[in-house]
Amino acid sequence: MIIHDIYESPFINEMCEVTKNLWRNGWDERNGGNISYMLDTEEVRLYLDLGRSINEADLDFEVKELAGKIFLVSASGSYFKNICKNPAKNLAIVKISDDGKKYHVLWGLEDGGVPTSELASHLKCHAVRLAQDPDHRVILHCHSIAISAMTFVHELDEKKFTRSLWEMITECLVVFPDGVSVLPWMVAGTVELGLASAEKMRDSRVVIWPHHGIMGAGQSMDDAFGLVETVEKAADIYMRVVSVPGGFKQKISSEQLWALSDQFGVTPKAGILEDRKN
Ligand code: 2HA
Ligand code: ZN
Repeated sequence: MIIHDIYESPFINEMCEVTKNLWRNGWDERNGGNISYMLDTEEVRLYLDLGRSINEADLDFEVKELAGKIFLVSASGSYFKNICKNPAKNLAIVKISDDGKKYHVLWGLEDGGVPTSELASHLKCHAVRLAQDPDHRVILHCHSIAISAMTFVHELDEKKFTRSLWEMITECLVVFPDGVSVLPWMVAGTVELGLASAEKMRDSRVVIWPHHGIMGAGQSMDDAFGLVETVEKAADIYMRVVSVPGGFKQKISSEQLWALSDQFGVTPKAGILEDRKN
């Protein structure tokens, strides 16, 4: 029994808020960026008739692990600036079929649109993150500025990239002890990019797409947004420092990062810091 107006739901409201913030930060120009949020079936049932499929489409890949799961996703071509103004046009609630080969549209896409062009990346990443963490919920992709800039001036070696980011803000190591992954440049919107991103998400919640943007995972909207925000800010500081004549005069050392990991009880991803002296 539907008992509430979907526009009153926490998930639509959270989606509106986060997409507005992503746009306001300059990370989702025009139709850039996409986001997906795994919803709780019992919660969705309060707002929608789960047996009513408006439409269905084949996935060009299979996600058996996500069979029956429900996602709120941004629509292909939607402008994050405008999602709030018309959620029913710019968002979709989709349910993955029992065989994991297609999706049913339960709500949204009112102007006949389709889910995000990065659906393959999102669903594949969800499947991998859920296997690592049952509380995982959100995958978010945006064109954050400093991270993209950094991929033009920094080596694309993910260990070196992680180390450089950890060195920029004392708390980076605490927020992403699993570091960042970096893919080679790849064509956007492809299953190949989805599979490569998901593979990287096995051991890190951040995947950087050089000269394009970033993909982040989280247990909630705040968690995923906060992660991307932290990585982006570290990259911003990196870019500011390298832009100053003379560049770096000092950095946070390996020993200091080890001390930080002790204090906060996190384990830095192996192979990035130098071995401890004692
Ligand atoms: O246009 O960001 O990567 C949406 C995108 C594709
Ligand atoms: Zn993109």
